Amino acid sequence: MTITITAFEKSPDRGQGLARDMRVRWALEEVGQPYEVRLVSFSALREPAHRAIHPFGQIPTYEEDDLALFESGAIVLHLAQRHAGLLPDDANARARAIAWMFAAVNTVEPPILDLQTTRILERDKPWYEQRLPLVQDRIRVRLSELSTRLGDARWLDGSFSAGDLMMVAVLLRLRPSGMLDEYPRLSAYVARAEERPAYKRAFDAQLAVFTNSLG
Ligand SMILES: N[C@@H](CCC(=O)N[C@@H](CS)C(=O)NCC(=O)O)C(=O)O
Repeated sequence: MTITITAFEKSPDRGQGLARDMRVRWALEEVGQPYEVRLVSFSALREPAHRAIHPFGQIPTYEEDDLALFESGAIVLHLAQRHAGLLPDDANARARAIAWMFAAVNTVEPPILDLQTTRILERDKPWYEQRLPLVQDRIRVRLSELSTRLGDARWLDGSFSAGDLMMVAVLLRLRPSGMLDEYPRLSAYVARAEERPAYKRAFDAQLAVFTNSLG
């Protein structure tokens, strides 16, 4: 079985690990599966060959034998269900870990993406200065709720799971804004995840794409 994922040929984040192939790389490292990476340019994303795998013309995608998947959350869930290491054995704990995966992409990530959209695409609008704090406050509501639930625990629900992997991947997108620093428990939670050897291997691999392309 050969696993191939797609990633940006030229990473817009310059290898900070914020592109969504990072979640998939990290999950693959956690479950110990080797993988290959097909780098795609922005124009190739729009080509029929790529759209056949990803209807929205984005990265990451995942190919394994005759299975092709898109959506980082679905890919991580597929890996977590097929291989040991990212979901608990107990059925209820497993369901809760999957709930955290959905919470990451469906509840916590949207306001964070909204901030990125605001900063990048709406900066020149006359209402930008009014809108920015509203967007930031919506993020703070979620961070505060998440921090309260995490409390002093190491992970969201027992052992590290795919739920933590997705949540940390989403929270990392906030780092450039400095907002994560307002929540010491969440900052420590993210730092704990970044210490995982699987995270470091995945980070180094995605960074190498960028640093190698400079040479
Ligand atoms: N919900 C999707 C989002 C995928 C996504 O937004 N990918 C970005 C890179 S992180 C992308 O390909 N952007 C280029 C584009 O949309 O043209 C997922 O989680 O996989």
